[in-house]
Amino acid sequence: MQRKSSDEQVIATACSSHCGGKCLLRVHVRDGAIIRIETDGGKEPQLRACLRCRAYRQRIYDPDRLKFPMRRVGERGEGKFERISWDEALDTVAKEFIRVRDTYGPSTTFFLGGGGDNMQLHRARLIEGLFSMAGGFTAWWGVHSFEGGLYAEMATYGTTGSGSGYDDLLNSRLIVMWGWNPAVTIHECNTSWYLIQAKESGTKIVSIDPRYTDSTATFASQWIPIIPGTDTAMLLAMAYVIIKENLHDQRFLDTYTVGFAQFRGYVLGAEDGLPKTPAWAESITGVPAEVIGNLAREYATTKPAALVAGIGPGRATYGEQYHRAAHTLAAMTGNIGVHGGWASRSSVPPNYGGYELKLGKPPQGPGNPVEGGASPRKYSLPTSDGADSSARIHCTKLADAILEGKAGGYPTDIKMLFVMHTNFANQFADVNKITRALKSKSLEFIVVAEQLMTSTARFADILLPVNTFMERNDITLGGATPHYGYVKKVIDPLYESKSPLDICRELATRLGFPGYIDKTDEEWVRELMRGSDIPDYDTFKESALYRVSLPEPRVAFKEQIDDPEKNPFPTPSGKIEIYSQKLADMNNPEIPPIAKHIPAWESRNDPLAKKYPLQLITTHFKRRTHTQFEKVPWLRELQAQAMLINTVDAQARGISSGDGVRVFNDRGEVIIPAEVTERIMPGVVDIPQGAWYSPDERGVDRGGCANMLTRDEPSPGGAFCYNTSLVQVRKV
Ligand SMILES: Nc1nc2c(c(=O)[nH]1)N[C@H]1C(S)=C(S)[C@@H](COP(=O)(O)OP(=O)(O)OC[C@H]3O[C@@H](n4cnc5c(=O)[nH]c(N)nc54)[C@H](O)[C@@H]3O)O[C@H]1N2
Ligand SMILES: Nc1nc2c(c(=O)[nH]1)N[C@H]1C(S)=C(S)[C@@H](COP(=O)(O)OP(=O)(O)OC[C@H]3O[C@@H](n4cnc5c(=O)[nH]c(N)nc54)[C@H](O)[C@@H]3O)O[C@H]1N2
Ligand SMILES: [Mo]
Repeated sequence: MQRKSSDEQVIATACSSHCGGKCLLRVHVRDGAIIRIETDGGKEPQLRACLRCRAYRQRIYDPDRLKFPMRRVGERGEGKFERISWDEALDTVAKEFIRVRDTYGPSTTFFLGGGGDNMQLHRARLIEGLFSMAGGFTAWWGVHSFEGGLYAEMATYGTTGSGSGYDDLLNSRLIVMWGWNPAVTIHECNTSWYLIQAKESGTKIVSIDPRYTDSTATFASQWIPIIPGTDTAMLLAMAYVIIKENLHDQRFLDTYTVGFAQFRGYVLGAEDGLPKTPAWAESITGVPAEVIGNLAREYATTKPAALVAGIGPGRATYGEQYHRAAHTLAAMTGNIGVHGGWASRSSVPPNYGGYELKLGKPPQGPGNPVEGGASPRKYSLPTSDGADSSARIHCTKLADAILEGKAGGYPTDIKMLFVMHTNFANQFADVNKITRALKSKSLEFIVVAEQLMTSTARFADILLPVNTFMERNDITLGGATPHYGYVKKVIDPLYESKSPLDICRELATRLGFPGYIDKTDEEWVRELMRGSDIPDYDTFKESALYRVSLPEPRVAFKEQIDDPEKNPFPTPSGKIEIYSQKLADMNNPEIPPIAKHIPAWESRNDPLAKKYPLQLITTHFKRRTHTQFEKVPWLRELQAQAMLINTVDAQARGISSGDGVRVFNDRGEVIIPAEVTERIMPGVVDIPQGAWYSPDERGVDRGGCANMLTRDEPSPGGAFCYNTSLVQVRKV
């Protein structure tokens, strides 16, 4: 801690916001209040915070923060509450948990915790551990961000640890940003820094995206617009050109992979009589055959080259196939396990490439008894312990599971819902259906732990006010610039808000497990750090940052490629599986053993396109992280929530920029201003995801919430389909 003047301190801390930046903050505090937030000004690579964290002060001091525990007094969802004490709130939650468990069985409590917590201590797992001790609960499955990617990685590589460091992009001679916009989404704070250096050193960067993004404008020298959901077809046509022109790396394929022959047969048309030529792909993707051919040649002959498969295109129907096809191209060109290549998706997990950021263990519960003995799900490729349990419910199907229960084929009848770290009534697909489910009488009790009166919080029976990461101690782990961040308590918790750890401790006592959380958060942080490589805890705490210096950028699968005899891939064959026997054994044409183009539902070719001719994508927005930061005044000044629409589509509908438009399909309707632009291709509209659902008296959303329009159906491998919806647009 640095003293500026007698009464002002500058406290270093790390950010743990959901965007995944994990940046360094320097917070100025006077009289116990935050007066200013700066960021890293030290040596490169700096961990510089983005606009959102610099504006975090207005989020902490938002006058609408939830201040006290509350109990619902009106109808569910009406938003009428009365103040109660913490004792009454937590007594009620514990009593209801026990009542529901003893009356209906433990599986009827569903726990929904955020998947995006970038912290190690105050996270949803605490409650999961507690509920496991207390008899169990039903858990969710499915990672919104990249479940399609995870599925594909398990099939191809046998592990999801397939990410390299973004600093390794400096070794690439060609970078293909495939549906990737890191200038906005960050996801590890130095991504843009490495990309701009790569560009300045002469590396060619190509962007394939239905939108001309900020990243395209800043880093790329070529923009290839593509019809959403058709990326696999373009990748297959690239493979066709590479095979036909004999540009593939046969030695690499022979040494490290299985199944290229089957893939080759499919691509050339031997399997189905349909060669996957660039002309074939042009008719599907809208990308000229010549452009596809040229990119294929460039990718196969410029070595090394990084095809970074962004996770946005994978958040779509058959998103698994897109990721599998990207892996296959990387293998065909020998770009796996080498510096400057790239094996997999964007979004780097903190532990990868043979290096691990070590940490002690946070409070642990036992395995979840509800999952004990449950068989694996039919088409699962397990990514972690228990994640493939058939006792779990895919996030996207939560509303149906509540409404239909066992009678509808779901594993349980949900009676109690415990929600923390997520605003799911805004962020999961088909908000109208979720709203119906939350009002359902069969759902007897809902607890929500939140900071604000979100769309989800409005449905709570008991509402618990949670503090922010500046009001408690925690640890975050950085991946691209490997580091430990100390997420420090900078101010005391505001109002009566409590940390997730404190809430869990007090609930644990009430459920009969007083020893579960036996330390303060600072003591737990110390415990976590004992298991790390950090030599000096106090210095780390003071600076909030411990950088791990590695001798060279990390490259996934380098060991496997350098010495395949000693280091087989963790797949059944020990090799990269272009063809997966495991998938073949599933005998499901929607999960084929090789990457295939499967026409998606709600594509331009769906008969529904007559009624709803525009494809909706729902991208991640600069001034928000999902629904977070939406109410921050400084950030709202930056950019309006608006629907991007191409000039051609706008003119056909008499729409000008700033006009209010109705965007609708059979699931719902949003009224939102239009932004008419050439930066999105014709036939596609974009509503940035995360705006707050604000229904009018007719149930039409006036807030611009994209999930009024998305479909609550996962892809067969589990990918979320947020970028697969057809809509119509009309001027209001
Ligand atoms: N500012 C900000 N940053 C964030 C977040 C946020 O909400 N706001 N969220 C964080 C989280 S949790 C995640 S998971 C990541 C998400 O990060 P991403 O998934 O990478 O972000 P998106 O903007 O959804 O998608 C990236 C790009 O894919 C393009 N795209 C969409 N559909 C298609 C398609 O079919 N084909 C192709 N080729 N491109 C397509 C979009 O136009 C977009 O430019 O971002 C993280 N960072
Ligand atoms: N249409 C569409 N929908 C999408 C996406 C998309 O691309 N398109 N992206 C999806 C993706 S990738 C993701 S990751 C999800 C994100 O979905 P969510 O995780 O539901 O989204 P957030 O808005 O980040 O919600 C987090 C909530 O937790 C609260 N919170 C913050 N800190 C704490 C805390 O310490 N304790 C508790 N209890 N609460 C806290 C915040 O106030 C906020 O309301 O959205 C998905 N939804
Ligand atoms: Mo995400």
